[in-house]
Parts: sequence; C-alpha cells; structure tokens
Amino acid sequence: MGVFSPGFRGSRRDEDVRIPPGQYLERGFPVLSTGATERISTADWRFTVTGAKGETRSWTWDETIAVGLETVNTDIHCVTSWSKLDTMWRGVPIDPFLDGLDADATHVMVHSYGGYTTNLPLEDLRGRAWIATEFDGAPLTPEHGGPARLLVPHLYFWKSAKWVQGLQLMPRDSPGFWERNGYHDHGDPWLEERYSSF
Ligand SMILES: Nc1nc2c(c(=O)[nH]1)N[C@H]1C(S)=C(S)[C@@H](COP(=O)(O)O)O[C@H]1N2
Ligand SMILES: [Mo]
Repeated sequence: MGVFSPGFRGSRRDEDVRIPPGQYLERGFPVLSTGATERISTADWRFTVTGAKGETRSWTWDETIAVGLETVNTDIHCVTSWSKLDTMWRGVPIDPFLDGLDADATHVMVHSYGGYTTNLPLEDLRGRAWIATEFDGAPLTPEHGGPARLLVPHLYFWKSAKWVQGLQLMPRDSPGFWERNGYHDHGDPWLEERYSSF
C-alpha cells in the first residue's frame, strides 16, 4: 500500500460533497458586475425598506451596524460555475429590518445603488440573509459590493446584491434584473436552478 495522508484525503472528500452539481472549486474571488463599481461612503449610505403598503423605514450606517454584527462562515456558489468554500463574512442579520413591514408580503425586491435588482421569496431572507460589511476580516471592498452587500449564501450569488440600498416588500413575485434576463426565478445551487425555461 502506498503512502497517503488520511487528512488530505478526508478534506478532499469533504470539499467534493460541498460543491453542488456542475460547479468547480475556486480559490480566488472573481468580481462579477454588470456595470461600473459603485462608490458610496458610509456617511451617505442608507438602507431603506418599503412595506407592501408603501410605508418606509430607513437606517443610517451606524444604525445598521448597531443592530449587531455576526460572523458568517459559509460556502458561496456563482451560476457561472465557481464555488468558494469557507468564506468568512461579518454582517447584520436581515430579520430586524423586516419587522413590522412584512405584513401582506410574500416576496422581496432587493435594490442596489446603481440600479441592480434581484427578487426573492421572503422565506429565503428570514434567518438566512445578512447585510454584509466585512469579508475575510476587512471592510468589504467596493468591487465586492462595499460598503455593504446582501449575503444570501444558500442561493446562487446573483441574489447577493452588491451595494445594497434596500428592500421592497411585495404582495406577489416579480422578476429582478437577471431574472428578467433568463436566470431562474429562485436560484438554488443544489437543484441547479440556473436558467429559466421561458
Ligand atoms: N449590484 C450588483 N450586485 C450584484 C451583481 C451586479 O452586477 N450588481 N452581480 C451579481 C452576480 S451575477 C454575482 S455572481 C455576484 C458576484 O459577486 P462578487 O463580484 O463579489 O464575486 O454579485 C451579484 N451581485
Ligand atoms: Mo453570477
């Protein structure tokens, strides 16, 4: 029997089962943006949530951070086929921003500075999404959506809107930017919900 490292084999198998079908392991961090990089100072940044009946609430940067940063260790998956394992983020959970504004809502349109949008069912945000402000121990760079982006790691990464500006709660589903342009409405990487059949 040849020499092998059980630890190395173990970690390879662990990586394999964490990479969804059709994805490859990426060790870098590619930048994917449809337009120019937005540059928003934390002094100007606001997070605005609009309820299904049109009522609005806004949070400044300091008010958002004061909600409480959590550490999020997670794998991420881009529909262009790369997956990155064990990424480390800091971010504020989204749930407190929905409280009191989610009556009659089933879906959310996420809006970004620069005009990017993406839609999600409310259940895919509750308990599973963050406003991320740090990556790998440093403030999130503008290329990756800093000062703050949405982080929804259980769905393909186009749902994780960079330069996030706010949420619009909706009484029914409605497609965002990529969803209008051929991407799947939902985007679960384990079900390979990549592209729409329409
Ligand atoms: N505002 C905005 N958010 C965005 C995008 C974009 O073009 N604009 N691209 C999406 C896509 S398709 C992906 S794969 C990820 C890429 O994030 P990254 O550039 O940090 O890797 O951001 C998503 N969020
Ligand atoms: Mo993407």
